[in-house]
Amino acid sequence: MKTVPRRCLCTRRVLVYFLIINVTCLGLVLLVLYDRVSNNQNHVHRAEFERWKRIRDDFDKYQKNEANKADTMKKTLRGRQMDAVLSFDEIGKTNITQENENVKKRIAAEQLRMDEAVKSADLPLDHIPPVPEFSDIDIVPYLSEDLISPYLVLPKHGNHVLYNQSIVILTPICDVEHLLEQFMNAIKNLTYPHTHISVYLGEDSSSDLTLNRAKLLAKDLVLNHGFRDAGAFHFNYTGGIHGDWTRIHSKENQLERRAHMAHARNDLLSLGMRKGHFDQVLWIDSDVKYLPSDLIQQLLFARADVVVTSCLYKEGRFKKLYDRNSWRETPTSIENQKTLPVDILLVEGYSHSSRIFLPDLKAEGRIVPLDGVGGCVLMVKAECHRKGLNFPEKIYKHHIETEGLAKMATNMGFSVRGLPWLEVFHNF
Ligand SMILES: Nc1nc2c(ncn2[C@@H]2O[C@H](COP(=O)(O)OP(=O)(O)OP(=O)(O)O)[C@@H](O)[C@H]2O)c(=O)[nH]1
Ligand SMILES: *[C@@H]1O[C@H](CO)[C@@H](O)[C@H](O)[C@H]1NC(C)=O
Ligand SMILES: *[C@@H]1O[C@H](CO)[C@@H](O)[C@H](O)[C@H]1NC(C)=O
Ligand SMILES: *[C@@H]1O[C@H](CO)[C@@H](O)[C@H](O)[C@H]1NC(C)=O
Ligand SMILES: *[C@@H]1O[C@H](CO)[C@@H](O)[C@H](O)[C@H]1NC(C)=O
Ligand SMILES: [Mg+2]
Repeated sequence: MKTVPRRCLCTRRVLVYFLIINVTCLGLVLLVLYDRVSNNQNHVHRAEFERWKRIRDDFDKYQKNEANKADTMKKTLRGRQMDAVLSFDEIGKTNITQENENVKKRIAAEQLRMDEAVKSADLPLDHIPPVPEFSDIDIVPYLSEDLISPYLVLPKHGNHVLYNQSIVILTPICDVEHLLEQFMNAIKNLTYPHTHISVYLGEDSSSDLTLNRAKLLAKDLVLNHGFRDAGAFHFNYTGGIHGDWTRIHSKENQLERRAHMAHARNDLLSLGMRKGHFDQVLWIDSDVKYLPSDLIQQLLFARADVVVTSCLYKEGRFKKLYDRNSWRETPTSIENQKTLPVDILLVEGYSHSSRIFLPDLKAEGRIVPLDGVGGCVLMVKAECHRKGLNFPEKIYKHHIETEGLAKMATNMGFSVRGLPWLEVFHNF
């Protein structure tokens, strides 16, 4: 009788041990499983981190470069630069398979557009190319005249209100003695009533006779070509980036170069606004080679606060994109900017773009919304400038100068538009 409860106790103990062993084993199995899963995740996080680190190191390299240029880099110029590049959108992406497929698709589409653009030099396209996801080819296809003309017609009988606006053309100049004659010829060629146009050129930092030549040619505009007023003015400071093409366009020089350009434009703007009460401010760079003669009528037709033309250049048989500052943001480029530290300047033209450049927006029509503008040919309602719109001299929403102006204009509620069908040509 006494042994029964003992046996019973023994069985219970065995059961308890058994249970403990089971729970321990289960725990071990779970631990191993968890470790494998989290190890996998660590892998992904690690890759992610490495990507970030590469980008951060890239920034640090630029900063060091800039610090080394202490003699030219003013203390007020602080900032870091990077491409507005596609590779940047790798951040946050964990599905590499998907990513590779997207890249493959993108390259295939790019190849098709390239083939079509090349062929168009012999036989202009008879269709408008659809707007691409990203602008990735430089060649701008030729289109048949029948396709183009509807996008450039103007009202027959000069719209009284439209063509009765006073225009001030403002052009910053530096070391362009050899280009001024060509520039002035393009200005003289404009068919908008010259009595409604004043022209002011703002010079600084030149080491040639730009100022003297500009003064002579400005006088000629008034005396012999009926312009309302014209003049060339020297600003007594130096700065910016000058010299050969590589120096001007090297990526690490862009912040300094564009900041100085913004300053030069703003000073010229103040001067221009003191010269009279104008309706429109038209910025034209001195290195344009060809302007359509009805340029001003076309720009006024857009009835926008800020409006730009396509700015291209000719290389051999091809028309190519010159101005990479006139663009539309894409969901990708917007996403990229969300994670950017505020002091990063985005610069286009140094790698693939995640944006759409103006000439690629033809399929959208004659007047299209933009998010960035260049200064090649840029018209701004004088009223916007009077309300405070100017060229940011420091990084403003990741941009500066003309692109900064577009961001600022949008922020102030002004319309920013581009005319993809209207083409001006830049020197090369
Ligand atoms: N006042 C002033 N004007 C400048 C300076 N640097 C360039 N410019 C002028 O500003 C306009 C735009 O400068 P560009 O150097 O053509 O700028 P960009 O078209 O972006 O670049 P490029 O590829 O060199 O043509 C031109 O009319 C230049 O002559 C400067 O330091 N001061
Ligand atoms: C990654 O993308 C591929 C291809 O679209 C898809 O088959 C796969 O399921 C995706 N994987 C994950 C984890 O989302
Ligand atoms: C516009 O036209 C009117 C006449 O219709 C004229 O009085 C006025 O001076 C013109 N404005 C400009 C800026 O030329
Ligand atoms: C230009 O500026 C410098 C220094 O800022 C000054 O010494 C010089 O007198 C100025 N020249 C003219 C012509 O104003
Ligand atoms: C002047 O206008 C004509 C006619 O549009 C054009 O053919 C010519 O190339 C223009 N010249 C310049 C320098 O823009
Ligand atoms: Mg230029």
